[in-house]
Amino acid sequence: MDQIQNVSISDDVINEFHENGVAVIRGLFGLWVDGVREAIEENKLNPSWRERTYKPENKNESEFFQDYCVWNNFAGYRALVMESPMAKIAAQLMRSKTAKIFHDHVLVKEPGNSVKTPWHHDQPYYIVDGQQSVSFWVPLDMVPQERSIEFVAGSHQWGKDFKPKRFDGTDLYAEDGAEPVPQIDDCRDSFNIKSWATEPGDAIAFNFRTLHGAAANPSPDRRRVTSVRWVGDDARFVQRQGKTSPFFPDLDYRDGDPFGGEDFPLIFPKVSL
Ligand SMILES: O=C(O)CCC(=O)C(=O)O
Repeated sequence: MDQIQNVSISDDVINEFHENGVAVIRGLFGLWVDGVREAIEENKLNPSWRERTYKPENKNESEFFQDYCVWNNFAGYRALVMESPMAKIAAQLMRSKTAKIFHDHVLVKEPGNSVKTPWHHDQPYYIVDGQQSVSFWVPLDMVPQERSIEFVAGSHQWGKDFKPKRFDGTDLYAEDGAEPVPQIDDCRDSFNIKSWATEPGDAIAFNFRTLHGAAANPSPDRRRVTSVRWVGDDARFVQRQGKTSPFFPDLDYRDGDPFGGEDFPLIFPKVSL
């Protein structure tokens, strides 16, 4: 266990994460892949109330399963969050003393699923704000570059909040001052777009403000992913003008309160009781 917790990442990766808002991490999560795969099957049979699956109109087409905030409901997800070096690496990447889990988002594009994840960034969807944030996009299948998630490098530093929309294109809520996401696919050469082929065990780490989108899955293979999201020392609650995603209807907080509570435990450093 100590060996696992002693894993750390290089300054080059940390610097790249800060400069681009995204960096790839190779091979550190291999030990947790089978557990997460099992958790996905259990989760599909026992979805939470937050599940949001895109079921195509064409009944012959496969679905895009999504669920949220389930990391503590299934052993395989819990192990990735609590036992892998992810929390420590999250703190290193965020240059934070601490890492709290915000939530996880499970995204399974079954073979042949035609849903493209539209360009967006995550920050305006959330009840938490701060500069120190990181999501780990963890693939449980081999994903070639042409079917992978892609990012606009540097967009986390544009100082913008883009309008949050659901993946089906409908508005989540109107955020004051938020502008629509630029039409990135119409002029891809104007942006510094980064993507990587990934293997199970890898992760792509990105800031909540980094614009990203992902291909559909026209292949005969599944594209199973869990995206695990962390916040650092500067995290604060933020009030939004509508239903956030994920939604926390029972949380009572004031704008600017330090972020925390039993739903969002501190995972790094480990506190012994
Ligand atoms: O995997 C995808 O299709 C999109 C992932 C995503 O948007 C995220 O992890 O924030």
